[in-house]
Amino acid sequence: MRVQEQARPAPAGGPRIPVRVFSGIQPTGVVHIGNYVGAIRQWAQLQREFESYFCIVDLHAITGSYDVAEFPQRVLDAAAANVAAGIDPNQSVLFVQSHVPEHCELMWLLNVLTPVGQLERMTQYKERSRRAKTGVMAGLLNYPVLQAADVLLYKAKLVPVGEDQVQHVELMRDIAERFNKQFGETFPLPEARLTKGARIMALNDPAAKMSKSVSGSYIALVEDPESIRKKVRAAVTDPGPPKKGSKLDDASPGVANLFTLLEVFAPHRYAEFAEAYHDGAIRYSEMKQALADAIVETFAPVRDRYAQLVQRPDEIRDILAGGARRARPVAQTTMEEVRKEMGLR
Ligand code: AQP
Repeated sequence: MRVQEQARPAPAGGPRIPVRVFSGIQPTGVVHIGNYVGAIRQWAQLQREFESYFCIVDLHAITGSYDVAEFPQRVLDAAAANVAAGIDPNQSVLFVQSHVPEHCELMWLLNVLTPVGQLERMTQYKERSRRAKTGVMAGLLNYPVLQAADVLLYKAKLVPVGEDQVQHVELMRDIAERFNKQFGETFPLPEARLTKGARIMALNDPAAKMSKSVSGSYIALVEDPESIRKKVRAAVTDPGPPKKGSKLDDASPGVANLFTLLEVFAPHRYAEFAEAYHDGAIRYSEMKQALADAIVETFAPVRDRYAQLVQRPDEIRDILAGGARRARPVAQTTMEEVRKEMGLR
């Protein structure tokens, strides 16, 4: 798997299509700091350099159980959280997946190029199908094909995601490669773009990923300061400091997770606590205090912006409608090309 770390925009006189970025977030719950560290933070940087498409992937979200009445609000909340956290709807194309029906059409066409065996080997599919209480639906299996369609529809090259999604990006490369070979050069091969802290673990259970759908596992982007402090204080660490000379590489998952978060949110305090760990003199309570202060400070403006935005749902709807209007012509152009190549016209 090729992981892109430092892509540059296409040089002048280079390829006709600009380097595009695509990524998505599911409206499955409250957007959390894991989503921010693994995805949104990077999206906000990339949008300044590249033509960027960020999508509220509602069609993915409905592969899990969800509350129909609540769902439209979840979509708006996810969009508001993204805008509050730095996605500029004037710079990026921020839209809802189901508002651009070409996603589903391309998914169907890509389905015919995707071996079932490869889908069955996807880690996320295996985990989610194991947890499925009422049978495994085809949507769960085909989830990564829809993801491939999301990205390929915009001929995106860069896919900024958390580590959990790398396998899916690898699959979309395979699908794109197969399409290009069979029907002619059409899609650039997408590359996952990871940042440090691409996998934030749950504070209360560092063996599991911080997840929207697991209550208690996450700190919301817009969580109130007291609750953030409480959750960080309660984060799982070790009963006491390690032996002198211990290496951070060997730290327990809970301690390693706190160091990852410290490096992201309070990089200026990292060396000091890393040294204390090495010397066997670390006080986790002090480290947690420093981390909680930094998280509270980082998200204070996000929380304020979010509070203002959710007061104006029509504004969020307008942003999303505008995003779909910009995304659709790009999607339609790709579909015309794909239909022709596949002999469907
Ligand atoms: N814990 C995490 N650490 C780092 N990055 C993460 N992402 C998710 N969790 C973490 C990244 O956030 C982006 C959007 O995720 P998603 O909404 O598409 O779905 P997900 O990965 O399944 O996220 P959740 O929060 O765990 O949701 P549920 O509980 O619904 O499954 C992705 O780029 C993802 O890598």
